[in-house]
Amino acid sequence: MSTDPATPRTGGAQGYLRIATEEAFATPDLFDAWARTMERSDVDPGFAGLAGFYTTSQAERPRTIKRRLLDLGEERIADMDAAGIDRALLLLTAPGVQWLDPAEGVALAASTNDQLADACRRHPDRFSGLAAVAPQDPAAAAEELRRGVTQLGLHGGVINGHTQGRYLSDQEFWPIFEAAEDLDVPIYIHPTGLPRTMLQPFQEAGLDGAIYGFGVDTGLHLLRIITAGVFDRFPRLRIVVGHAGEALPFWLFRLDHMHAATVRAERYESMKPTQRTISEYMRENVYITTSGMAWEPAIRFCQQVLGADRVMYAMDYPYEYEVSEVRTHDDLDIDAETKRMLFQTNAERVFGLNATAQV
Ligand code: 1DF
Ligand code: MN
Repeated sequence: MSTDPATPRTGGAQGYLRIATEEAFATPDLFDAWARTMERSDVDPGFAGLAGFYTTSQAERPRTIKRRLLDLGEERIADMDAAGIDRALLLLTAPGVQWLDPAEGVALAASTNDQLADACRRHPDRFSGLAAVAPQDPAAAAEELRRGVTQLGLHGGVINGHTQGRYLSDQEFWPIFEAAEDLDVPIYIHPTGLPRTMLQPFQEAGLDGAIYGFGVDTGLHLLRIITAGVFDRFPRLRIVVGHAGEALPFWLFRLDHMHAATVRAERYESMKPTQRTISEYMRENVYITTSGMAWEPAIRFCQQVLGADRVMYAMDYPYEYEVSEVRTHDDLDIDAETKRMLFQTNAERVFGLNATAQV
């Protein structure tokens, strides 16, 4: 480890622990399932563009990322030490099990969660995790979320974006929200490759991935959940999104204005009145992380418009592994208590990292 005084250290001497909340992992079984999916004649182009790339590419960056995704032990912890990360909240990487047939997806979600829980048991002071689910079988997904939380000690669920082109705004998926609300755990909605119907104008310009397409699709996903009335039906449900709220905080004024106008215009069967405004749901049911968005103006803007109690630090390892980005967060011109909320206490509260015993 570097002895450079600017290198962040673990242990909390700076007045807070650093909890990173969108840290990705994968298992060999998952890469095998992706490789088999790639051989299908009807393979989805968005799946191929993302999972296919990381499964097969021999370029240096994807190979390094793949090696790091598969490590739930020494290399990851050494990388956390070198960047001053005390705890990683681990999420099965996109697109997870969501392109598999329902039975295979359900089984792989369960075995993946078992492996994640094992890693958390081996390193209880460094790792926590969220349960992966297979929304293509909503009832089984709700059940796996329940098992992950109550039996494996996981702290919520992760859903890697749309499921074969279908969004969680569709009522068929609401058993998952019902379970999350009942268990009092959040659901992290993480980006994935774009659906087939959206992909082409992004992909032809190289803009479908983390550079932009991920944010467009995940912001759309959360908006659809809000305008479909999910939070009226499940008022205690908590949703987390990364990447500084997938740009929605910047849009709030216009979203509120045009949402009200569109509802009043009775223009869409699918856009019925909601009990609250979009910005109210964003401030009451939604939490965001700073994954991939280590940029002071964006972070402070989000704290200002959503509240400092809703913004949490994330690194996005291994897709993003830059010690300088940790320092950017350390050096934010915000008071000590707000910084502690950003790095530590919001994540502890939202994910129940203190309350739920590590088993
Ligand atoms: C990428 C970026 C891939 C992120 C990810 O999961 C991901 C990428 C497959 O750059 O290909 O989580 N990210 O969150 O920025
Ligand atoms: Mn990510």
